[in-house]
Amino acid sequence: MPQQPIVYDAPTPEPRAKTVEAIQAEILERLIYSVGKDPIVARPHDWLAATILAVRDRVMDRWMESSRETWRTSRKRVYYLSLEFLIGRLMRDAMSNVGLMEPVRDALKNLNVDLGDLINLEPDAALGNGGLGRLAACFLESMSTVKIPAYGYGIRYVHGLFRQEMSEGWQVELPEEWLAHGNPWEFERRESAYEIGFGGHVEKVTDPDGSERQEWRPNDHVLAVAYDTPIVGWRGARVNTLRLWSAQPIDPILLDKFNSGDHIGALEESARAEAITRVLYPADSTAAGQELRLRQEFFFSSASLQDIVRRHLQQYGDLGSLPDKVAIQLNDTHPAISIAELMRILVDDNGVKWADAWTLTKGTFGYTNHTLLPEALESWPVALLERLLPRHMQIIYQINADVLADARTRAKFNDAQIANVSLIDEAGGRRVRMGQLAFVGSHSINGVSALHTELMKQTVFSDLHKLYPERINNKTNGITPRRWLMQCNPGLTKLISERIGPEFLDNIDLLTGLDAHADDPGFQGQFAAVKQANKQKLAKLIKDRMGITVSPDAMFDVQIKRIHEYKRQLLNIIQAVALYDDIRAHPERNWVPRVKIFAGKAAPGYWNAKLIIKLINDVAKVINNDPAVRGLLKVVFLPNYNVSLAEVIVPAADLSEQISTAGMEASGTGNMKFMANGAITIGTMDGANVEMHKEVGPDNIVIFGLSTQEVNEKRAKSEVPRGAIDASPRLKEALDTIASGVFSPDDPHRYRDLIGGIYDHDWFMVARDFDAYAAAQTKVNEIWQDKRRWNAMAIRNTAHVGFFSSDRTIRQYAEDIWSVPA
Ligand code: T68
Repeated sequence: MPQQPIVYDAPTPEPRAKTVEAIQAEILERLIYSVGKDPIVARPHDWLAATILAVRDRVMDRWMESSRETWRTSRKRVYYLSLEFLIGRLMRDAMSNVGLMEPVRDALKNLNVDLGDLINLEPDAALGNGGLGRLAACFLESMSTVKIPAYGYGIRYVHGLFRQEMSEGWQVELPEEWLAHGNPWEFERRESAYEIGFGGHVEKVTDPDGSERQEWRPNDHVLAVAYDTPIVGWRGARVNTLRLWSAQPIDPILLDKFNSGDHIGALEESARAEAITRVLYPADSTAAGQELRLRQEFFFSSASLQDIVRRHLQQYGDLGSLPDKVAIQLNDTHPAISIAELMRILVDDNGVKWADAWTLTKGTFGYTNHTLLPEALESWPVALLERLLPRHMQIIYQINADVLADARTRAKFNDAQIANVSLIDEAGGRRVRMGQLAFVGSHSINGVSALHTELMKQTVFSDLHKLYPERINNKTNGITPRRWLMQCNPGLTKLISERIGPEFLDNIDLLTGLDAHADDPGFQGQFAAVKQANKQKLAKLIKDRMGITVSPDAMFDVQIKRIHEYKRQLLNIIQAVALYDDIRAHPERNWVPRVKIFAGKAAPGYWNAKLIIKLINDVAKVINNDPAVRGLLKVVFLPNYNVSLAEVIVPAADLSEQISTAGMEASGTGNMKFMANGAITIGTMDGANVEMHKEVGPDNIVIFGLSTQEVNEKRAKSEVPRGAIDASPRLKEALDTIASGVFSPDDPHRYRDLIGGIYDHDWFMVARDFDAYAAAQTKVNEIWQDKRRWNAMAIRNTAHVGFFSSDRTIRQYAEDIWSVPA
């Protein structure tokens, strides 16, 4: 029966005051009574914990009110299922969104504590690899901002993405310990714990009324325990919940074993359970393919669905209204097993008829695809699924039978098309394709940029698109302007407010008001001064961390993102080598001083990516120590790229490198962050660059290189890049310099194979795009030398970033996919 919470109108304490005095008193109180430290001996981490608790207290009332309101109004809830949430630090975000920055700063100052120091002490919650995880974090903030009742569901990894250190220019991975000092943001909810089954067998059971059904009898169980973190929207509009699951053993210790003297064996179950949520898989753009990964996926899918169904039944008492009251968005295929799990819950546990259950399931799920790279498309061996999730495998077979019947009879598909849409890949040893499962089980399948969505229709999902032509739609990514403009660039935010008024803080589209000031020399000067100050901050960070001196007067040319061949850091560094050769050959020319800044992590098993990091460091060592180019060229690789580092680098960038091989970057979101902060983009017609080009206009972005179609043609012809290399003496010289060991005298052959790949096939079109890229860089130099033109372009980039706010993206999801008013 539907159950209404009884405490609706019970009087609650007054919300905490936001005055300096009240905050100061509470920080002290928290320090003493919650952290248990005498202020005289309290250490920075103690002050941080006390401050977070005081801030957290000031979002509690909004949090509870948000959830009460959803119950009261029976509004539909959105559930965002994601194996990754790359949230970074939370304190500044929360303080800024509820207007607490200044009072907390003053309160701490009275206590002799510097807020800035505390902010920098908070560990990054790095529960994600890159763009996909960061998008989920931006979406959470935007869903709160546009007042959608929403939950993020994911995994509370004990170790987030590894810490990257450099050892002689090589990446070394170290464990990341974000929970080392505890996590004052989260609430453990022992009462929200669910049993998650694995393995076992399926039994046919006959109910008292004579009906038959399947029942899964797992032989292995773990407990999923919820940890909740409040996510505050802009101006505290709404506070939603990020619910992360932690795996724990059902029996913490096997006493039988312990008593018989097997002390280690007694803890085995505990270790096995906890392994599920111990560490984030550090690969992006490749499917992990291991059993533990599948366990993670099912673990968090099942826990989330049990929680969703419980909440729905508690409020509405029946599952027939599921699609009216629940929207579940699958962030890539990682949670796609949820589709089979919901079918199991409906059919096996709740007696819903198969066809009705299928309608409810499709009505509830939406699926977002983030990549077309074949190596990143998930599939699981049938044998593994049969062993780990036997009932789900049966359900998948049944779904597949229905889909294939539909394809044959209604759509008259031929055998090749049937093979394409089948959930089972029969080619390489029978595997379940999770993309196909996610597609058929959802009413909406979206790509993350206009180009990517078109390519989805033409490539991976072409036949499924023919079968269900109304399902694929586009939702171009976005970023939250709170974190990526207002918080990370307070100087620019203040300047914009002074010039066009503060209303843009609440309506980002009003930034277009800057257009009118783009050519105003006074405003240009102020805009450039803010950039200069941000560059000084970054220059100091580079000096402190790397011991490298860079001039803030040089152009800061930045490429920060995961290291991947398709993102082409290699193209960038080869161009740096060519530039280095040019400067030495023609020192008399009027060179534009540049600092090439790189940062990014490589998947631990991705050899070429790690080699590219080493190459960047090897090249940096030579260039930075060569007096011939002093003051004209520097190369910096900043280790341990993460959200917090991005928040310093992005506002300081002059040039944003978005140079992926066309057709390969689904969207990109870093590109949008740079745009917001007035950097000029050099980029290919790929992902969301295409839409940035449209929004900002062709005069305010530097585009180069092959189009997606041209890339495809060259690949189809298996054309070797010899011609391109022979035609470009600068490229040839740069390649030969690298391959011959000039940058790696200790191991002259280190880069032979890497460069050999360019000569042999050049899958990523480094050689064939080189001249166009170099020419585009020359154009960038010309613009830089015309300061007024540069500044006008930079201002126009900020002015036209409105479309790339994740508030816009979320409103479109809400309207087109979730049917929730925003
Ligand atoms: C990224 N994908 C896209 N994947 O590469 C990027 N993959 O273009 C896009 O802007 C972004 O998603 C948001 O849509 C990823 O980040 C992963 O991180 C990933 C993680 C695990 C397995 C596979």
